[in-house]
Amino acid sequence: MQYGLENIRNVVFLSHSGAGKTSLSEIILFDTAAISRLGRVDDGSTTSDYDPDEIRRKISINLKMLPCVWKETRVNIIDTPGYSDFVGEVRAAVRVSEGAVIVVCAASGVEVGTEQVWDYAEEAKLPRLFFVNKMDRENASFFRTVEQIQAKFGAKCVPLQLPVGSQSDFQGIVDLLAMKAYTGTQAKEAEIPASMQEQVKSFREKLVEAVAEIDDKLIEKYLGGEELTLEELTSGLRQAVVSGRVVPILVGSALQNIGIASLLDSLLSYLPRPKEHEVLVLGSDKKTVEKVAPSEEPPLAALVFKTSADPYVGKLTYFRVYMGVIESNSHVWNTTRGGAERIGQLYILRGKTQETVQQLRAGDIGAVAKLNLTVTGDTLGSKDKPMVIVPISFPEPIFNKAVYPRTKADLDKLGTALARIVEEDPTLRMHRDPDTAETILSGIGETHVDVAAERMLRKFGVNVEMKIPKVPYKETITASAKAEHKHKKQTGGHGQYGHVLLELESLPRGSGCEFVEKVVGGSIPRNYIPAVEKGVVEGMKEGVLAGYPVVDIRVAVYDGSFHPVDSSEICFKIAGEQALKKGLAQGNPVLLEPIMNIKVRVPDNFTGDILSDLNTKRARVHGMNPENGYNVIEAEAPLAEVQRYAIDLKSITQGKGSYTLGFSHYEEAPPHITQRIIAERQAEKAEKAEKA
Ligand SMILES: Nc1nc2c(ncn2[C@@H]2O[C@H](COP(=O)(O)OP(=O)(O)OP(=O)(O)O)[C@@H](O)[C@H]2O)c(=O)[nH]1
Ligand SMILES: [Mg+2]
Repeated sequence: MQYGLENIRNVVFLSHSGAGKTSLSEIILFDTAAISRLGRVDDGSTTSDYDPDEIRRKISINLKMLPCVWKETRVNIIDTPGYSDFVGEVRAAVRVSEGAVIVVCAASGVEVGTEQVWDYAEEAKLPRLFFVNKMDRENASFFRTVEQIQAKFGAKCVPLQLPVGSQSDFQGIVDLLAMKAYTGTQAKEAEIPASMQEQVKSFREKLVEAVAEIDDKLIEKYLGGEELTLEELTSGLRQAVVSGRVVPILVGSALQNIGIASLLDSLLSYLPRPKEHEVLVLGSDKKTVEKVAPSEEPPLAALVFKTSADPYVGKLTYFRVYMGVIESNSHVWNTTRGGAERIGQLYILRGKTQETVQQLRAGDIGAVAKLNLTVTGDTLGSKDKPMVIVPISFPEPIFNKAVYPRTKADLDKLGTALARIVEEDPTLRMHRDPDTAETILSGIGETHVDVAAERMLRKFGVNVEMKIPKVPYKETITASAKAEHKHKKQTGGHGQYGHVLLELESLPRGSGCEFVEKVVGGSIPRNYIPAVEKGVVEGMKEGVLAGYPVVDIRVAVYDGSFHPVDSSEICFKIAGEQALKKGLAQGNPVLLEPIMNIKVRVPDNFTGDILSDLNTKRARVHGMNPENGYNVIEAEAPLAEVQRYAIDLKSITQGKGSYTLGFSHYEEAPPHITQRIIAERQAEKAEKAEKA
């Protein structure tokens, strides 16, 4: 069987942590005979959560490809982690899917993470459906969960199914379109229970109305009092789901294997085929985005959405084919980087198992080992007709930890191990902080960074200690300034001469730095301008207040002078750097601190404690939304105050709260904080000087 644009579904499973995505994937693989032994998350035996870190923590950490075949269609399930630290994996998975299943736990209902993944799906305009899972659990309630879903995401979310029974008595589902009940693990067709007739009728009414509304012909027929046929309803619902106007709500239990066949049928019936999903490619200017109809004809265009590092097999590259066909043992062109790549054996991955394939066609997802220059986000294509697929946008890592190798041996291996770990995960970065001489590993949250450290130990044998690092303050100016520096030395032989006049201007927050050249009449010869810029750029690495990097300024070099013999690039670099420092000092410099958006969800009765704690953290509360006994508090707070919020929240709420943290912007730090930081930095410097 060849799978391509018509007979594939790429479906991402999304949810708040623990709603049951991995269990659901596992039972689907089992029911479709892709695996013969059913694993369990709690035993660490699922196909998806095979990584030792995942087994130990009983959560998913990496996205996993879990393909199966249902009714002659390849369903490429992508299981994602629900834990918010691993959002990078979720982003990548969302990007290469045409449809999403949002799993909601019938007992916990809509959670912070549910809202977050809804937003990702919304942003990507992914047609989606809800699966209300764990109907067998104590406290499960389908109707309460539906109410929450509708309250949060709108009336376009409508039940397509109703549960038969609930909690320990959960037996099956009623399909409101087909008007059939299916019970038990074999999804046996059964009578709709008499006690449910009224309920079924009223929910069917709502569903039919929602479907009819999207099509003039259907609504006419419906309002005329005519019954819509099952065919009309099914194709109407498909159209409604694909266009995002209806989000059907399904129900079941992954652990009890109930509702699974209907879920699979719905994926095939209502979620789009790759054929219907326009491909986003970069225009020739590399900026504008063009939409192209997908095709299995050349040229090839495949997007790399994940890279995993393995100490033994090396690098494994995951890609999604959008255009054309990719062949095993062939040559392709990395159109993002402009370089040739040799493709060896192609694979289809299912968890950790690899199945070799000869080719992969547009619409499909696979992997290849040992690519040379390709990294996540690149396009593999053809040299004659290069297409570049819009790269995936990953969230910026903001949670930083300083990495301290424990022994000399660890230190020696640290650089390589970090590089491999970072290559594997685009939401991890490493850099060396020039001020503190700390090696900083940045990620999305504490768990993310801790997992990375564990991985370094497990995969590369590097043992490190992770410490909370200093806050990445920045500096800027608040007033325009002009400054001049003449670097002049007349020693015995060859002298030194460079003379630069700069104009400094402050830019809006988030603009970064600009350098412009405004020299007229050749007072500084052209060939020295890059040297001036180098000096300026160098100077901006350390501001004049507390030595933090300078941002949001425009620096113009507008005048200067030179000496025909004594001038050199290094002299102009020094002059540029020194002039900048003078300008910064005159420009009313201020300290900027990173401000985070924080969204805290806690049971109502903790609201007071949370607010007073936030208050001590210099937070600004923007809003509070009570929902079903919970309160969602939205605020902004300086990073310096919330670097360890996870720990504080846990102790305030006994683990009942959850929160999300995202970088918002930089803001001027209040004077008392600025003074404290400056004093701390001076003390540090003095200490260093003493040691030296
Ligand atoms: N009772 C019941 N428990 C379930 C069901 N589905 C999953 N669970 C349990 O819920 C817990 C979490 O399930 P997972 O499948 O790991 O959930 P997940 O969404 O993959 O979690 P993350 O990967 O952390 O986001 C496990 O203990 C499962 O056994 C279900 O249908 N009924
Ligand atoms: Mg999981």
